[in-house]
Amino acid sequence: MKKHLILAAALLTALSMMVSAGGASEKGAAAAKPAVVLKISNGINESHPTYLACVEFEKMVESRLPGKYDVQVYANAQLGDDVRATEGVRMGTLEMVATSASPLTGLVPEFNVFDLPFIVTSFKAADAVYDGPVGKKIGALLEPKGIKLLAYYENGFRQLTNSAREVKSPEDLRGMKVRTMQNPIHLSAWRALGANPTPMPFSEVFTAMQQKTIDGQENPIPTIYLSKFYEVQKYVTLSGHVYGPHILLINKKLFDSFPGEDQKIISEAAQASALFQRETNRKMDSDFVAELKKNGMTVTVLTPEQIKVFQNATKAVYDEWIPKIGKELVAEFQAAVAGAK
Ligand code: TK8
Repeated sequence: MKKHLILAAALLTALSMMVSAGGASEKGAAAAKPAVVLKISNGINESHPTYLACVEFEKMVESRLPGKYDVQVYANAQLGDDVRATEGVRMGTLEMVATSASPLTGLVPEFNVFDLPFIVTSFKAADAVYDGPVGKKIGALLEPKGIKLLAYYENGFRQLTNSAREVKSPEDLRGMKVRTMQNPIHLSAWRALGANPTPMPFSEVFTAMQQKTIDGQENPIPTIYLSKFYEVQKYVTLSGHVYGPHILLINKKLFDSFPGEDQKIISEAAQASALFQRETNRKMDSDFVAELKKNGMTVTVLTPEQIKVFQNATKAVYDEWIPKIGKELVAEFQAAVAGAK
């Protein structure tokens, strides 16, 4: 029985190969073109809103442009971590990536504006930046580097976790080994706070915490919960020290080669998936604090006064980085934040 099935399957494959080969030679140029493969790299797992939104993007593109594009979403840095995958998109060896902006500031220093501690004050403020002229301006700076920004997803407000002790003030951080993203502002800020920061790709963080080569890390609540960091971390402080975007990027040359109507549909699908992503992420951000507690974590909520202490301790970072980012851009960014209702 099994043998028959295998034989039948082999016959079918052979038959379909003959049909498609015949089709190509007979119909020549009129034959249907194979779908353009768009692989999207994700650093986190399949349950994260960023991955879920990429799947929404896939569904929209494939239903509105049937047979023309084959979107494939990959999780867990299978196609490389944020830095490597983005490099791939720049070089054209990978089509798309959904990445944190922070590790890319070597490419476009202006993206560092997001990394200034406490500069984004609410989700609404983030939207005002994303969907207003500042977001557009910063996104466009990727184009000379060969990358097109399709949409702003969000990673969110970053919170500190660690396995050593409860953190309520910078003093509690003394000597603590904290993993950071590969970003110079994050490194300076954690040094200014008295910690011992170590940059490393996200895919290595869980194991490093498990093996205690680092004491802690910082990421938004959805990532902390969905990556099961509660299995290796005891304390979470709701510090919200930095708000980070996730950005959906595509190789620019490839995008420019698509027909205008397709570009429009792809851009619309990206923006629609971004709205879904932000909504899902924000819901998880509030829902999962309770889940972290249920899983044994001590959740520390800081008072506004306690937050002020962290804020003051990282002020020097502004003095150092505003000239490098551009005074005007920082002011524009801050105005968008202040104007968010
Ligand atoms: C996942 C990263 C992650 C980021 C980090 O690819 O590295 O800590 O917050 O979300 O983008």
